[in-house]
Amino acid sequence: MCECCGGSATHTEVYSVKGMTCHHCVMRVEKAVKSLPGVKDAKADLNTGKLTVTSSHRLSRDDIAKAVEEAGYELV
Ligand SMILES: [Cu+2]
Repeated sequence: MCECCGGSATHTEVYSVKGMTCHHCVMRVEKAVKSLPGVKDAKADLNTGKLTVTSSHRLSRDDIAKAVEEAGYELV
C-alpha cells in the first residue's frame, strides 16, 4: 500500500540520465537506484538515456538524483 496516496498501485517515474556510455554504466545506474528504499525496479536505456523507476511509493527526485550522482552520472 502506498504511503502517500493510500492506493495499492505502484508509481512509475521516468527520468533522464546524462553520461551513460556503455552497458556497464547502465548497470551501475540501475544498481544505485535499486538500492533506494521503496524502489521495486529500475531500468536504464543506453540509447535514450531514459531511466524508468518503479516504486511502492512516490520517491523524491532529489533521492534519485543523489543515487545517480553517487554512481558517477547526472540526472537531467
Ligand atoms: Cu560505461
